[in-house]
Amino acid sequence: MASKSKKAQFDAVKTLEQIEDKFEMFQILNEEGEVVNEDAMPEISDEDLQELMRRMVYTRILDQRSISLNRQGRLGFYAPTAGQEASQIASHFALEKEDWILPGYRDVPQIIWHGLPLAKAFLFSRGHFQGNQAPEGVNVLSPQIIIGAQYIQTAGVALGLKKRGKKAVAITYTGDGGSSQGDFYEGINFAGSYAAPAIFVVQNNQFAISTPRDKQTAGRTIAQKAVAAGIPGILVDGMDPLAVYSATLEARNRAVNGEGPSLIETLCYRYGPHTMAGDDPTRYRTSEMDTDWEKKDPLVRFRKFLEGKGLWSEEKENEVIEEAKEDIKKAIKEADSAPKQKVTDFINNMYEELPYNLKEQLEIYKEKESK
Ligand SMILES: Cc1ncc(C[n+]2csc(CCOP(=O)(O)OP(=O)(O)O)c2C)c(N)n1
Ligand SMILES: [Mg+2]
Repeated sequence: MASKSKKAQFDAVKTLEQIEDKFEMFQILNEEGEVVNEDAMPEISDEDLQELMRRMVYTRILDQRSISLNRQGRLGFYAPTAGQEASQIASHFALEKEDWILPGYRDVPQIIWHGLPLAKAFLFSRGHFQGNQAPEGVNVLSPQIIIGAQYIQTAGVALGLKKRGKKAVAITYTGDGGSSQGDFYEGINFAGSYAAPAIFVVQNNQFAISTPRDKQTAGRTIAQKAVAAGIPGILVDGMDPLAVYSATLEARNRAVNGEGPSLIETLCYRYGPHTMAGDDPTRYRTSEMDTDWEKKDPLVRFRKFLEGKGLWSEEKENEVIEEAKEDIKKAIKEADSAPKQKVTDFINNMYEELPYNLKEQLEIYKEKESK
């Protein structure tokens, strides 16, 4: 028989509300390119501010060119990045060369800026095995297609860095959809338990293909999921390069000082379709939503900010655009000259030491390919 409970000693609903209220969006630059949070302004030189802008402009061009190359049948899998430049490039800008990146399929720009040659990024898009082989010293893994799977691997890589006494972090990215995967929770929880130097980024671009953000979780934010893992979490304006840079820099400093992992949710938007495989965003988004988010554009606000300081001009921007186009032309030619791949290339690329059944298959294919 149900009995009337005594007056609650602990108000669970209020506790939840109090926690959720704490997760306000962190912003430094508003949509007009004005500094609205002077205290949080990171220490960053004028040269670095220009370099950050250069990389974002370059990446926007790379995105536009990749979309046309895909339409011409010259690239394969491609997930557009426009709208996510602050989330991707400014978070990467806070890293050091010795840090490891475990990207998702949309995070190709970060691994390019970490040193993956453009031609290899194009080969990855074409499903060529050489696109999954980063040069020695470029600490990146291949973009993960399985949603969220790289979160657990990141906890492991970070723990490995810690055990080897490296002053480096492992950083990973997933989307709002990825934050619903079991791997997401396991990854942040494990890294928290072992104070592993990891940075977990969720680029909340409002949709997982066509599924809207409010279907992912009852939580008001994704950042607050850090609380359950006992790690710091922050909700950042993912269209504000300075806020993303500052939040990532702090997370990196904590991690290398032995203070464990962090979770960063960046609020952003992808302007384009989910991938070039044929989804139609007009079926699940309104044009008002598109224009509202375009007003927040990271390049527009950062350009205004830099122009105000006399650090950017149309001329500079055009130089970057030309440089990007030239690099892309060269890289696609280089990708075209890669050898036609064979089945043995796939088999040899999979394992450090082949299991017995693949050894057998390798011999069979070697034989076939020699004819
Ligand atoms: C485990 C798994 N389930 C489903 C898919 C199919 N899938 C590919 S992308 C995607 C949506 C992911 O959305 P989100 O995490 O928000 O990232 P975004 O694409 O928006 O960057 C899904 C469900 C997959 N690749 N892996
Ligand atoms: Mg998403």
